[in-house]
Amino acid sequence: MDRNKALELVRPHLTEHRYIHTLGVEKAAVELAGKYGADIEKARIAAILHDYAKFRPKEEMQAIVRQSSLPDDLLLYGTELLHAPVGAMLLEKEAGIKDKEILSAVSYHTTGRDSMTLLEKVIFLADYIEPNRIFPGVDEVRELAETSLEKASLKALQNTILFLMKQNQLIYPFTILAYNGLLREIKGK
Ligand code: DGI
Ligand code: FE
Ligand code: FE
Repeated sequence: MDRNKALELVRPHLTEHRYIHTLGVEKAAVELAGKYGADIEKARIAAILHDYAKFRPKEEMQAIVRQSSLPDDLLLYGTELLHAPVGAMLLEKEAGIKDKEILSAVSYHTTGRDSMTLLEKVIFLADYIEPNRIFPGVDEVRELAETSLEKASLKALQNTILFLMKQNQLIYPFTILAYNGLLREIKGK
């Protein structure tokens, strides 16, 4: 899939604001892929596609989780998480995207997971630091991203976990597994 096809595919599914975010994620992902040696064109396409299911009705996403091979426990942690794995599933079913690396980068872009691949880290981090993001702590993560994909991703996860805890929100186990996995990688064990 080329850039224009990917943009045409997602545009009808996104608001103007989310489309601008998507272009920001593309820019950040291409930069990170170049810096850290990921496949630049896969990073570009995964970034463009990453929020494909962001605006699907939550009932539709819940039904897809129930009917598919996705883990049922996704239904127990609020609905914000669902657009990532459901997006990957729909990109395969509706748009014929077959590239497993791109699909897994979409699937894990919100929570991460243990032992994240290079492309998964690139998309996870690009989603957090893209130029339109303005939340507290983002500049520190941008700075870390200059020198370490893992340290920057870890800081992003720490910020997200703290944010969720302060709001009394449930934390999906993959978010914790991603945190542990990155910390182990950084400490070299
Ligand atoms: O889709 P975006 O807004 O670009 O960003 P995203 O895919 O990272 O989604 C962010 C949302 O996901 C935000 O509302 C926090 C939520 N989230 C991330 N990790 C977890 C989570 N929500 C719960 N309940 N548990 C998590 O582990
Ligand atoms: Fe998202
Ligand atoms: Fe996003």
